[in-house]
Amino acid sequence: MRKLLLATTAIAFSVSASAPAFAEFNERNIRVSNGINADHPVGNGIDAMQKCLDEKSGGKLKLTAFWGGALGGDLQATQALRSGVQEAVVTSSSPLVGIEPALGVFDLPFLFANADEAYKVLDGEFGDMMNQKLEAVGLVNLAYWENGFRNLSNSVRPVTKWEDFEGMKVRVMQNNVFLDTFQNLGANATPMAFGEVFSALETKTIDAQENPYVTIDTSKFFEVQKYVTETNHAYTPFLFLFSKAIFDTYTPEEQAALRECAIVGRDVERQVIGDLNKKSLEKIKAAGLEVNVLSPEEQARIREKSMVVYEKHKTEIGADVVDGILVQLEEIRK
Ligand code: TK8
Repeated sequence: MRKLLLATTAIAFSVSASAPAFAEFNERNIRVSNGINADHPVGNGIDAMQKCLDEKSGGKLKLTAFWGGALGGDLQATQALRSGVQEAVVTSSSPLVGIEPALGVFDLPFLFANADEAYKVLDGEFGDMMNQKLEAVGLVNLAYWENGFRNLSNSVRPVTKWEDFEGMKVRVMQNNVFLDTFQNLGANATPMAFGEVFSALETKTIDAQENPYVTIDTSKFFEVQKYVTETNHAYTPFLFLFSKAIFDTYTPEEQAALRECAIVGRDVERQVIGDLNKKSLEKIKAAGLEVNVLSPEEQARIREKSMVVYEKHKTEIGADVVDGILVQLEEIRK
């Protein structure tokens, strides 16, 4: 008995000793498309994700990030994932509502009150349920990264109340919830891909756009804008999407490493955004922009006025999805 045990141990030992290191991993070059620029905190997140992947895969899983829409806009890149010709994209959920209408739930105005409750919803059961919907349309969401709370910038006048939106040409993402939210405030909302925003602002084809401070900073919108209003009208997540067609060809170990490291990257990215937000705002002010913060009363007024958008888009998003998130938020706020 003892001899047999020794023999089996010896065999087991020799097998593991002679097996090549990281045998479950293949050399993979993973292209990650981004609309934002390399100095956005997504860059820090991708660095952290790569470090994690290096450790887990012995350097076999390699991310190559492309910035500033070099591989196409969010929607175009996402379609390339669905057809299995590109591996990954970090994109806002908002332009993808044509692919999965339920994603529109994240675009509802004033849905999340703060980042913590967004994390609870996204990183919990609700986020998982949305991920299943994405898998059904050929997209594996590795994790919810942060885009953040969105603020308005414009080149025409200070905006301190909803009446100031009147007639303002505001670029919105290719998304009907955003379109209606801004039309409803009296703005002349124009859907446009992110990659066209800078030059449209520069040539005054549009007056305004809305994005988190960090994006107004890293995409240099402050160079072509005069006013910023801290509206915090929506918290839109980034999705770290992988082509399901490609993901399905990876080994279980590769898949697990990608999922785990995307979470490591997410935590770093969120942390860096938290730190950079204030610095970005300082930079925007230093560039000479006038910054207005909505008074709590005015924010409440705009919020109140925007609630019609919930009813209007409920069926399109899915009543169960809208009610589901509202119930969860109620739980969290207890
Ligand atoms: C970057 C976009 C951007 C988004 C937008 O690709 O389009 O305004 O907020 O950050 O996803």
